[in-house]
Amino acid sequence: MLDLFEDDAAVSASPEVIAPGAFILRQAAAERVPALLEAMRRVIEQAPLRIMTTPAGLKMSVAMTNCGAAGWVSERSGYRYTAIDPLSGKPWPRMPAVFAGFASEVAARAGFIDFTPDACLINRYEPGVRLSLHQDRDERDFSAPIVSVSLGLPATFLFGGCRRSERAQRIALRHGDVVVWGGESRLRFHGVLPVAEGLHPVLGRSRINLTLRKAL
Ligand code: MD3
Ligand code: FE
Repeated sequence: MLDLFEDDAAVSASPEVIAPGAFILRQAAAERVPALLEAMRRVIEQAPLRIMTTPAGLKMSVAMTNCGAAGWVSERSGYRYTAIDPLSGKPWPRMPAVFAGFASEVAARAGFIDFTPDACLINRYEPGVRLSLHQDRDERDFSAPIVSVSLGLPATFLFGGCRRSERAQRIALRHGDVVVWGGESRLRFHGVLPVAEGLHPVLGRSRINLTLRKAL
């Protein structure tokens, strides 16, 4: 339901249901983008974006870092959440209050009350970079949703079923869009198509996605 317009971007005042438990809030982050980006830049100064290695020994193409009590890492030994950034040997940067506050607020708008994230994975895509179909299942409690904030270049998100073989629906995500994934959608396969070449006025040749999670 698109009922407001601002700078050509459709703003949905109420969450739009894409599947049971999955809600898109178009432009919900728009007015918080400057604060989110400033907080994110401080995180990246302390825990730089880096290319992780998969358990198969391949380099990922998405650059990643984390903040919060726990951070998601991929290493030869597997995927896991850690309290310590393996690059610095120090705890991940604290979760900025604006990240946690914003995620809790949008989760509530989608019906998930009392969502308090303890981990935020920051993904950076340059043009050509994709994220292949996967499930997020390294968290302890699948009853908590995941809140995702898209920033920078647009992308096509693939939203599949509970099995990898199920046909995925495509959802266009733009700078400022927020998606809340919970309930029955929490374990669905998903991915991102290769990001198209472009220059975003705020983020240049990059797309950044913040995923706010309850990992512990
Ligand atoms: C649907 N990131 O970091 S966020 C990831 O745009 C990840 O960077 C993508 O998938 C990105 O794991 C997509 C949207 C997302 C996150 C978690 C989900 C969608 C989800 C969990 C279940 C279903
Ligand atoms: Fe994911």
